[in-house]
Amino acid sequence: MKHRHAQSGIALITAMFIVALATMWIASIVWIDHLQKRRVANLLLTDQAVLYAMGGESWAHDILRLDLENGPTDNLTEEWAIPLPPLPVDGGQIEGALEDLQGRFNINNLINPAGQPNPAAIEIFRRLLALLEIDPALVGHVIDWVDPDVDLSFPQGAEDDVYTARIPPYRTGNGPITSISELRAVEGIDSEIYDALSPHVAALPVGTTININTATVEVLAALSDDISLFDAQSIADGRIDAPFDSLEEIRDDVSPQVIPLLSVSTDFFRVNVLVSLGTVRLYMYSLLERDEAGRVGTRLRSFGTD
Ligand SMILES: [Ca+2]
Ligand SMILES: [Ca+2]
Repeated sequence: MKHRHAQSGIALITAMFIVALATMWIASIVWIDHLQKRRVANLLLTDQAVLYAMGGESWAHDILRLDLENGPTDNLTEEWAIPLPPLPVDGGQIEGALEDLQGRFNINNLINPAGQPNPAAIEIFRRLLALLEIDPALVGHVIDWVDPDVDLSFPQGAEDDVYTARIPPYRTGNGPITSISELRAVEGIDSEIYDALSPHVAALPVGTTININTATVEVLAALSDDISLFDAQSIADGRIDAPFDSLEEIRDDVSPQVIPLLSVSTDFFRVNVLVSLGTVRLYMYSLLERDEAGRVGTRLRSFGTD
């Protein structure tokens, strides 16, 4: 009898052990299944968010096309410059804002289309760095990054020798940049300098102008040694009530070589869209170009999530 009791005791423990194992196994299947469902749900939400973001981009195309019907100039009092308030959509919301990229200094203008340095643009960039309290020696490094040759800029440059000695090694860009984030690779530009510089610079095709109606205060001050930051701030305040219709009003404040680099209108804009759906947050940045006929095209598009 004692032996049978012991046997049934072992059988009971074995059965309980098997039940426990089975329970754990089922629990893990349920958990994996849950994770997979979450993953699929997130993928579906991300797909949906991309569609909403593309809708935001179409909104920007429309607004820029209609804007041209109101006249040839562009300034910060126009409808495109007003951010879209958060718009509720099924399961979340979408936000959007347009930014004039010609309110910034175009890094690619340091070199003209023939591959030669552009002295007037270089002077503007040098003054911009000084205003931002960044070492002006960086001008040479940035010129060498975008110029097609491998000769060092005078007095301070950086070409392949500097970058191939890095770990991991890489080569000088030696051409126009397509994203300002490329500046992070340039000798002497650390994250602090990049953060100070990035709101004031853009990566656009060579030959774009700076729109004095939208230029940042620092970029306005960089147009001439005769424009202080204080002067630039009053220009920026004044253009809200009375935007520039032409370059006449600024002609006496800048050197004649700078005038061809300026405008009161813009071709290149960036639309920033943020879509929040459930747990998904999707950012989309698109570079838009508007031609003289009012046609708007998307030149570059990038996505980010968090
Ligand atoms: Ca306009
Ligand atoms: Ca070079």
